Amino acid sequence: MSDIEWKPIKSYSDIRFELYEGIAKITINRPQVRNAFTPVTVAEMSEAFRICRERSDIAVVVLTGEGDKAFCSGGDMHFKGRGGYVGPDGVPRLNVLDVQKQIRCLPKPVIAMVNGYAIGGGNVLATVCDLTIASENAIFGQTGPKVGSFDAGLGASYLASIVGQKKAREIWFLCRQYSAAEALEMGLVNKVVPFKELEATTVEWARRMQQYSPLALRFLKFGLNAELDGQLGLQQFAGDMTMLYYMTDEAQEGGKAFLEKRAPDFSKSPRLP
Ligand code: S0N
Repeated sequence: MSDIEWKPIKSYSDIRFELYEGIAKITINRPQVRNAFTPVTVAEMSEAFRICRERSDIAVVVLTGEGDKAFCSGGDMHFKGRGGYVGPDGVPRLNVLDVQKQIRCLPKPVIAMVNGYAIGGGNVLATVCDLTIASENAIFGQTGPKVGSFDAGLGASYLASIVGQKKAREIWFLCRQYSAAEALEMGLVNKVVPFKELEATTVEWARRMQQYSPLALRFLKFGLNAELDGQLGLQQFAGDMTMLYYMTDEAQEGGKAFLEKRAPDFSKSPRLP
């Protein structure tokens, strides 16, 4: 897709996890089923996102699918059991919900690089990413009511906050497919480019954000989330404020005074208007 030389971070069975100059790329690598996910695929994605969170040399994360046919076609129907998708341990799970939350809470921008079909749970994954860049051949849609599933969580409510209530109901109730141009029109994607330019454009967007203040990007992401996420959004936002507070002399003085068994001296703390 481009001549960027991605270097493996860790090897997995169902995904590729690679790095290029501070940009991590997670590729669902099951093209034979249009990059549908199983509990194993999702567990691997979850670990990769956890690593992206922990490693300070990773600034931006890109999520994509292998090949030129699909980003992700949702849950793999071959693994659909009663109560969820069944992995090697025989336990039914809907563990993609955890990955949706990880993407939303990751204190770094996540770009969906949509290289083909983004259908069902795959469409939800693209929706929850911060930014979406699609190739001209990308197709978006939901199939839930047709195939016996649904995502009434972020897959519906967050979708509605992006495309509006009427459009979200149309997407879910009618199970139609939408072209990249239609997705751009409804605000579901940020940019549409020819397939051969997809990766280079995505990396260009990532590199631009890499140059900017990580804390500013982080606070903007969590501020935008907080409006929709209620107390959990507030928890995330407030947690970041605590992190920032711990970087001040004022917060350091409190802890230091306790350990030195003296009264804290906050007299030098600014009381700005
Ligand atoms: C993606 C589509 C439109 C592509 O069509 P195309 O290009 O004509 O290819 P096909 O010939 O249809 O497919 C090629 C091969 O790939 C297999 N395949 C495709 N998608 C899947 C899939 N999802 N599961 C298993 N196999 C798949 C085809 O069978 C074919 O194989 P061969 O060559 O052997 O015949 C088209 O393929 C399509 O419509 N796919 C199905 C899309 C779909 O309905 N996905 C499931 C939607 N549901 C979910 O994602 C579940 C979400 C969910 O359960 C959930 C809800 C709430 C909270 C959590 C969860 C959770 O998932 O955990």
